[in-house]
Amino acid sequence: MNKREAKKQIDRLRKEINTHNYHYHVLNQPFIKDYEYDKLYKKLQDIENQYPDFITPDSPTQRIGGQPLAGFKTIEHSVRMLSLDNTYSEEEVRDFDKRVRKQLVKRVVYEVTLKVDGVAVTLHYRNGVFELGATRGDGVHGDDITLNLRTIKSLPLRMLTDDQELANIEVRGEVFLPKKAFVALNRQREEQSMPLFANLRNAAAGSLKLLDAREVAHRGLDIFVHTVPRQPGPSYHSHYDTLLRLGASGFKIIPHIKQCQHLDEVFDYINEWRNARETLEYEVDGLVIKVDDFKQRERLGYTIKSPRWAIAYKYPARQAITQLQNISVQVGRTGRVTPVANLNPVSLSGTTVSHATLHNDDEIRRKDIRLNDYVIIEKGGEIIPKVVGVVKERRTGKERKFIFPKTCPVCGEKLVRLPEKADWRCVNSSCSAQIRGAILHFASRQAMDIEGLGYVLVNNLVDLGIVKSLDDIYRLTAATLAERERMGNKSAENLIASIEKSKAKPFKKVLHGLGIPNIGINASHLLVEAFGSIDRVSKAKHEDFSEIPGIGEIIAQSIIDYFKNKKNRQLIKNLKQMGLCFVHKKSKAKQFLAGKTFVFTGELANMIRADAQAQVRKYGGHPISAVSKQTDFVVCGANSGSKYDKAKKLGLSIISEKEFLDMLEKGEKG
Ligand code: 0OX
Repeated sequence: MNKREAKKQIDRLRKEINTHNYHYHVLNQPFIKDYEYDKLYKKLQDIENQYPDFITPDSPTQRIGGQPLAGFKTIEHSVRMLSLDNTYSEEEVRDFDKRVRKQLVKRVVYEVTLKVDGVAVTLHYRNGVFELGATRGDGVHGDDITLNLRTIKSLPLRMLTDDQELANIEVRGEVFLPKKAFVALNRQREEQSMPLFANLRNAAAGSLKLLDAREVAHRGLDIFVHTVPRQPGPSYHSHYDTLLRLGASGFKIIPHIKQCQHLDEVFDYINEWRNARETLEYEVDGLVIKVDDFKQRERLGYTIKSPRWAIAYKYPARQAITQLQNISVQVGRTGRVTPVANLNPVSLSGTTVSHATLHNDDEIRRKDIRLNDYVIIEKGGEIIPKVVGVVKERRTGKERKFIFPKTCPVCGEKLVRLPEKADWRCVNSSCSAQIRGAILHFASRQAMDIEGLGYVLVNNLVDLGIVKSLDDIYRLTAATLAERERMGNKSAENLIASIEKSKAKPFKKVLHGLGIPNIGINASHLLVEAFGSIDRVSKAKHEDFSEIPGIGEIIAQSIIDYFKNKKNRQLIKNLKQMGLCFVHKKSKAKQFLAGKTFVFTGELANMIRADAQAQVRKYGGHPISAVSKQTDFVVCGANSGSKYDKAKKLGLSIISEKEFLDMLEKGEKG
């Protein structure tokens, strides 16, 4: 065989194998025997071995990568990965429909699909070839998990279509573990005395985060594609049609998908799947209802958290009845004291439950929950189940009222309850429970990601008074650590290295790690982008916060309160001295928009407003909300209202979204 013939054979075999893969893994309808498939595969491998120059990453022989990775690269999402608005109430689905119709006026068609319980991912294709896949992460940045996703056999490495409008598409989906694979995985882990996964979603997420793709390949992960974030091209108007087209192009699209013209049809579909979902091989916790038309989606736009054109209806949680043995109280990192129900273990949706939350003292009284009561527990979306009520008919007279403790179970200090608040709090900032919680939060993956600083060790260090505050982490030495029980020299050195490495974490993570109430990773991101340094954040006034889209009054007050406290200011001073990063390192992007101000108004077609604003900041410009004489550019999307009129009146430079994108492209090229 000469080189040309080899290339031809390789192309033919790949096409044939890809088609068989699709029939087997996506459609579940193989049409050749396994050994025939193996023969084709082997033949392809042989020719590729003879002509290694022809090996390309989209070859079916190249699914599973080589060496384990040291860690995942972070990537920035081109379109923010937002979450879905959730509801358990049919009434709220009706309200959603009303809002949609009010805004659109026109006829609306919904696309309704099952909601599969898994892990959200995004996949990028270039020229029909799978190029990059990432996790949602914080919605703005995710982890590059391309190598792990490639191992999922139902994910096409190359599309089975020449449609140019689909060739460079981004698609989003849900990676999940089928119920059978979950049982098998946990059985295997049990045999190897490894900790079991609590549920299917955790198992899927844990598997996707393995650093060795060869290991991932054994987990049995699967993927459903459910969303195309941008209209692929002018011939695609309906998302439903786009999904069907993707289904015919090699993707495993979300199953049981239906177009509904009326809300009644949506509810019929909800009822149809209420019990039927139990028979499926994967976990379904509800249905997703989305406006089908791409243009209508654009018009509806987004809130800071989720698209306005979609809602998830979740089926009510499954319930079980068991006896309440005892109530203990836990102290969280903010000093909040929460009661926890200790239950007679009971099986609920595949897991054994022995604890449930009781929220607060008022809740216990309102529901009249007594020790020894038989209680109804429920597992919804959240991992920890809750007690929803009492079976009063089963009372025997042996039940006793629970008296909420008056003092902190950890430090003994008197608990306080602020007026109009439901929670009891321990206000002793030296209480070890709070210190422990703060340290664990600081070391967590979304914050400083200090590997090895786990629950048992932190408990021990806090109890011994070695760590009393976040800055004490950076005073630890390998020698101090090696004295701890069960900690060898090597582990101590690794932990010190991990602590040292955390000093390089970006400002956004440090700010989140400080544990300021209400400042999650998203708020940190917005604050860091807007203010650029801790000094500016600490001096910000209410009016400065109100300029930032996505930052409300609660967050502003939280920051202001935090910096009023002298102890907190001293902590930051210490952490600064220790080398932590408190300034936003702007990307190396050329600052070709330096000093220019931009106002965005109307609905953008290709990006959400927060992303457009982030682009402006990236290149040195300032996004602002109000139009004034000083505004350099007003970017107008569809339905621009009074800001457009004002800009026109002031004679400002008004540009379209397309012109804005061209400006970025030209500026980037230089
Ligand atoms: C699912 C699922 C999740 C994504 C962001 C806007 C719409 N878990 O099955 N999300 C979505 O769509 C969202 N659809 C789904 N089917």
